[in-house]
Amino acid sequence: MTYATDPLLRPIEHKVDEGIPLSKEDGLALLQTRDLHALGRMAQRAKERKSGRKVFYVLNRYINSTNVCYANCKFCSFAKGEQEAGAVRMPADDVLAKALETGTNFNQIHIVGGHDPRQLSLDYWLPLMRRFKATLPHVQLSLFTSAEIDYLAKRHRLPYEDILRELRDAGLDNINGGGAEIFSARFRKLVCPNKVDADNWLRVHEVAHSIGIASNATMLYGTVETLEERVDHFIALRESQRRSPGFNAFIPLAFHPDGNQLNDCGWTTGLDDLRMFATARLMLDNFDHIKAYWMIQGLKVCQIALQFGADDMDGTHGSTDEERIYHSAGTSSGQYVDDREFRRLIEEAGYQPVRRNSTYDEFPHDWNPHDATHRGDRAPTREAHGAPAE
Ligand code: V47
Repeated sequence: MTYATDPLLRPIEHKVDEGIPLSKEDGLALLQTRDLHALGRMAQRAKERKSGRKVFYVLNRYINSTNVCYANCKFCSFAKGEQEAGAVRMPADDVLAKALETGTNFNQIHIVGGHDPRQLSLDYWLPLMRRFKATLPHVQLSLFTSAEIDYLAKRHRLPYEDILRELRDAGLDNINGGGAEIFSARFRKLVCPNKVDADNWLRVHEVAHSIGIASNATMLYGTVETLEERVDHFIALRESQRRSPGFNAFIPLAFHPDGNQLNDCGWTTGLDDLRMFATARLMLDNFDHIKAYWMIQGLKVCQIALQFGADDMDGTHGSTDEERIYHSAGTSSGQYVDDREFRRLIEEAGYQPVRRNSTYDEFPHDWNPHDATHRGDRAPTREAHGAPAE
């Protein structure tokens, strides 16, 4: 039975039910439909086939270790020159101290920064990563975007595989999904010509996956891209995941216009945000998770996104953390969400909240690294806290 009032959605419903990958035309229809209810129901069914009633969140710390960057991407309000007012470049001791400011009961540290000629080097990162792992053995390191990995590779004149092996051996668990922007060469030439190109962005992730590092993927939407370019981006990610699996989550990044060169593009709309969550869920049939990151679309839209295919709200951040990418570009979200609030929002949407780490190992919500039963450097296994084995 179909409830779709948009005739373009009916054949798509059939494909989704049969597990047939959606085409470029299907993606365009999803991104343009006004039949939000049918779209939402389709995406919700697809979500429930992947993760059932579960919706994930993570107790984490979020740090932007440097905002010094010379890439000059037009959408960015965060980057500063070394001598510019507001430039922040944290010494390694401060990064570790900041992570520890609100205790040790968290499962992930998420750090991204700029293309900083001083800080973005193996000499800075390898010792810091080893200190993190020695001090917080239960915490997964979700560090860098592949744009930063590409910068490191160029700087040290090493192939991606060598750089990634060094980072993995020092404790890198996951690469963040940023830097993808929009893959189209037209877009990149116009908006971010100094950043890693699409082929190399994908190659960094594929090599990382092949040596056991997990990663995420993103798309920056709401600037000068066409809808066709958005759909091509989804298809490129789906093909990359098929070639070298290892992406855990896709995160749609809604453009924030304050204080950057694309200010005229304005804010994305609620309709566009919801269509992006649902289209991501439906196009990326080989991705396990679609993340509605509360910091970006706001808690209210993200809660609704749980009924449009999203199954993750990301992290608490520590109460003293200072996310600066979105705060310098005008987000009205705060810096911190209590995990009880995540559980309340998820339960109200009809789902079961599940605490996770970067690689989606599951934890009881009151898990504590100092509990006798959970001491050690590994997450509890799924069976250890009563979940059925896969
Ligand atoms: O690459 C920068 C984006 C990314 C703006 O892996 C902007 O879980 C919107 O890596 N408006 C970096 N977006 C952030 C990042 C990230 C974010 C959320 C989740 C994950 C994850 C990773 O932020 C950049 C760029 O695409 N960005 N400026 C802006 N004005």
